[in-house]
This record gives sequence, structure tokens and C-alpha cells, in this order.
Amino acid sequence: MNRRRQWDIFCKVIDNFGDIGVCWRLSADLGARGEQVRLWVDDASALSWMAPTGAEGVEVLPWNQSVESTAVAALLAKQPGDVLIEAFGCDIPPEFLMHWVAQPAQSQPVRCWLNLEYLSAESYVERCHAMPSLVSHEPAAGWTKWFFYPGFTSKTGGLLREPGLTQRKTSFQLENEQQRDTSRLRVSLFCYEPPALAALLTEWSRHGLAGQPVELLVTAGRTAQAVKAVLSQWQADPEKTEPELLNITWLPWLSQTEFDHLLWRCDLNFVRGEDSVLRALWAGKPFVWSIYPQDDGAHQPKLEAFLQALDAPDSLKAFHRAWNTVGEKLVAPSAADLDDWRQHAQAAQTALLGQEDMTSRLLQFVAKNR
Ligand code: TRH
Repeated sequence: MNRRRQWDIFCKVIDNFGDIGVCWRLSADLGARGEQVRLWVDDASALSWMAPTGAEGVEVLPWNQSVESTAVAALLAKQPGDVLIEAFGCDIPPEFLMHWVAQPAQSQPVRCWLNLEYLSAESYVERCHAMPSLVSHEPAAGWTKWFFYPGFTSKTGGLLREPGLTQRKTSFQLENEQQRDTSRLRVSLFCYEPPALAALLTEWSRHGLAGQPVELLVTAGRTAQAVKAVLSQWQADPEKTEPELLNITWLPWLSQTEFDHLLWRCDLNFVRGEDSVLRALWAGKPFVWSIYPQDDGAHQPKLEAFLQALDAPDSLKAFHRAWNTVGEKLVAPSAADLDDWRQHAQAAQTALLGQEDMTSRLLQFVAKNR
């Protein structure tokens, strides 16, 4: 394949997996569309399970001392960079910038530097998307850095969605439908330490979900630890549970592709952070979002804006508030609520599928702005 532009994407892993998760997804999507990507990341360890087979057109490079050495000059001389992405304000090392801006102009039909921001449905996103910022300090003084905000409307950078996703999901579901055990509701769990986790597990272990037993698929890491902490409390008080109503399976770390399959197989998905919530949306199944908690409480208006933008039914809004807020009482969904959530998830998915995806918007943006 004759690859088009060379992208350099910088990613710093702060905590959890959202930064690398989004950067990987974007890199793989660009690679599949014929672009060439160098993904510079300070901690690539999660990619060993998230993306064990790599992706066409994507090279993962360590963001360490080597980024600051002359090796970068040699790399850029061999394959000059056209688009530079600073993911989530991660501050590209000045040594890299120095070489990047110094590349010969004639080798760059399009050269564009963007800061990719976190996803939000808040109103500032439309205002701030595609804003230029003139860089005043060396080594890139005089350059323009553009702010690119993913979002839920046509006036934003859109939502990551690789081509062919819906078709892949439909064939997967058709193939797996027959093996389905319909006597239980299958629920996936990917979360932090939600305040209402113990209450929810207790509720399911006593009454099931919407009158049916629950098969709970618990993802690895922090989620499994949170569930185990609840179960260890139960051991001290074994009267509380009816094991036949709540059956738990502990999952290993899954690749992003397998994680999608999990969401496609379940009747209800609990997700967290900004990448998995999108995948839950594209799954078209009812979902509950653990928003990434911020010390200053900024996650609360962000959650409200999200529920508003998706026009969530009242019972789903209330459930989200209880799932994300200490002290809010959790009301378990009835069968009718779950039906509403199902219809809502499908309608939200259909509405958003009608919009152009983020990578397409990004490609148009870099072709226009330099
Ligand atoms: O891991 P997260 O909580 O990431 C968070 C948030 O994005 C948050 O907003 C950000 O500020 C913080 O990181 C630094 O949740 P998120 O965003 O859903 O990312 C998880 C990724 O892990 C996603 O790409 C799905 C992937 N994943 C797998 O591939 N396999 C698995 O088994 C699991 C559990 C997750």
C-alpha cells in the first residue's frame, strides 16, 4: 500500500488504560486507512494484551531518552513527519519538536500539529473545537497548535469509530446468537470502585436482575479487585447471597477486539472511562457508565451533559447518579426499565451512527489546517 501521511502521536499513560486505549484505537484506524503512524508512548505495557497482534501501518516507539537524542533527527530525515498529535495535553518533548519543525518544508505538503482532547458532551466542546493557538515559545515559536475535541455533535471532532464496525458486530452476533443461554441475563462489569457496587451485587444475589438470574462477567484488574473486596465481606455474612442468582466469571485481560466481543454478547454492560463508554455505545446494548472521577468534581457536570446529550430515560439517569455518587440510593432496574434502556441504547447508537466518525473528520481537518 502506498501510505499517505506520516503521523507522530505522543501518548503519556497517566493511570488506567484510557490514554493508551484511545491512542491505539486512533493509530490503528489511521493505519487501516493507509496512513503511516509512529506512536510514541512512555509505557506501552498494556498494548501486550490490548493489541497483541499490532496493526498495519503502526509502529510503537518508546517515549524515553531516545526521543531526545539525535536518533530522532535521523528518523525524521528518513521519514519526515506530517502530522503531530499531542494526546490529552501530554507536552511533546522540546527536543523532538525542534527536529520536527526543522524538517525541510518542501517535504511536507501538509504539516499540522494538534492537541487531541478528552471526550465530553459539555457545551464548551463546540466552542473550543478547532481553535488555533499560536505557539510563543521555542523551539516551535510562530507555529500553530490546533485543539481537536472529540464530541457528540457535527460541530465537534466526532467519535472514534473505525469503518466496518457495524458489519463486524452484526456478523458476530448472528454467529453467536444460537449458543445463547437465555435463562440468565449476561452482564459485563468494567468499573473503578463505584460507591454502589456492594449494594448492586447484594441486590443481584438476592433477587437477580429484572427477575432473572445474572451471569456476571468481571473484567481483570481494578474491577476484579473491587468485586473481590465485596465478596470477602460477604464471607463473614454468608446468609446474604443466593449463589444460583448471581454467577460470577473472572475474565483475563482481553484484547480490544475481544473486549468489543464481550460488549456485543452481553445484555447490559457496565463500562468506565472514555474509550469503553464509546464501545458500549457502538454495541447498541444498554450500558451504565462509571465516569473517571476527578478531585475537583468536574466529572459530575460531565456526566450530566453526557446523559442529556444522549437523552437518557429518567431511570437510567437516576441509576447513573447512584452508580457514580457517594450517598445516592441505587434503585435496581425493573424489567420495564431495562426495556427502556434497551430501546434507548439502540436509538442513541442509530443517531450517532448517522454522524461522520472522528478519524474522517481528523483527516479532513489536517488537509485544511497547517
Ligand atoms: O481505563 P480507563 O478507566 O481509562 C481512563 C479514562 O479514559 C479517563 O477518562 C482518563 O482520564 C484516564 O484513563 C487516564 O477506561 P477507558 O477509557 O474505557 O479505557 C480502557 C481501555 O482498555 C479501553 O480501550 C478498553 C480496553 N480494555 C481492553 O482492551 N481489554 C480489557 O480486558 C479491558 C478491561 C479493557
